[in-house]
Amino acid sequence: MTLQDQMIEMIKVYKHYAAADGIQGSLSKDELATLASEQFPALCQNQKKADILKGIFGEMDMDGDNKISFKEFVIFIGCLTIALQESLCP
Ligand SMILES: [Ca+2]
Repeated sequence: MTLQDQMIEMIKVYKHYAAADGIQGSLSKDELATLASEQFPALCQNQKKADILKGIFGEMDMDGDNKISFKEFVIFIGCLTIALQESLCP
């Protein structure tokens, strides 16, 4: 799988979860919670998951409109990827 394929996959993942409430193009808090539980299962086994998700949503929602745009999603995934790289290859 090429990096371009993985980027297309990321776009598909965003669109899939963003469309769950019938409003495409943004992730609500509930949609983000579903995405997190299905795509980041280890995080969601944490007992403080609700607090963690609330904090993550606040960090992701950079313009404060209470929804996550694709741009906000991609920036956050980029930050997560940096954190993952640092944890795997310190
Ligand atoms: Ca936003």
